[in-house]
Amino acid sequence: MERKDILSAPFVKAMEDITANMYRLGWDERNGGNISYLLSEEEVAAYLDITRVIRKIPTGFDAGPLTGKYFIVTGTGKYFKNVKEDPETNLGIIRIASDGTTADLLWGYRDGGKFTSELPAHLMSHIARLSVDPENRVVMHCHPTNLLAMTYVHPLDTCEFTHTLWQMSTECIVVFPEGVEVLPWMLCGTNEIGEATAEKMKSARSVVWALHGLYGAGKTLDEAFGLVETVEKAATIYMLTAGLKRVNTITDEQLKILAAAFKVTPKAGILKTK
Ligand code: 2HA
Ligand code: ZN
Repeated sequence: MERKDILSAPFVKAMEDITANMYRLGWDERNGGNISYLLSEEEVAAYLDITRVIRKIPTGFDAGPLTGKYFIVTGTGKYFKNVKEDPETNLGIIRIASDGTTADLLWGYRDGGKFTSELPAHLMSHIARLSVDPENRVVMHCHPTNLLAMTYVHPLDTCEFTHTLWQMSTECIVVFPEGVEVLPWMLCGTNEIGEATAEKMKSARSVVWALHGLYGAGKTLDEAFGLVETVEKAATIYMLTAGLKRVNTITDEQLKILAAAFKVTPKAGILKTK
């Protein structure tokens, strides 16, 4: 079978472009951030011999529900800044093996590396998102500057945090009507933070890791990116105004008018009923 060059694959190009954009926006300093993107077998097989496993890498937890699924994932310790110039070292394509606890490496991590240390949070989040949205394909983690700053000065209650973000820009309630979920500080890279993130991902596509960053999910890289961008924009407005006397705001009544006009259902319990 004639296979195309993997470096020309749209999903590799898209990963190169999105990581470059995220780096440019200051969301992914050094090795900060990671992305996992669910691919179909047909997509991968057009470029790679899927029977040729380069290495087997333990995942460190049971990803059983994702057995046989393919992902392109950023590498541990790798810099988003460098993905475009050397995708084969900074990215990898894996398939979750039948035991659920091993990943078959099919391409990438050329220097002997492996996937992000946050793989548990990613795969558990994929399982959670797929259970509520079968079309979800992307989980993205990054360190957006103003959102991170906001977690230092704003209460971490999910409802209060969501309400403030909704007030910070008219489009917020339309883009994330389900709100953002907020986790307290936890040790990253662990199964525990993965489980906590995935639990939150059942009800929202954005999960804030207080004093660390943000997880966003979506059907496409663009959708997840746009979500992160919108949350970060709102947090930026918050940080620009937090120390100032606020004389205007978007009211709950106006948020309800917006939700009705754009036919979205806002997360319950946030807007005042009167
Ligand atoms: O991979 O962002 O949370 C670097 C990180 C860890
Ligand atoms: Zn991080």
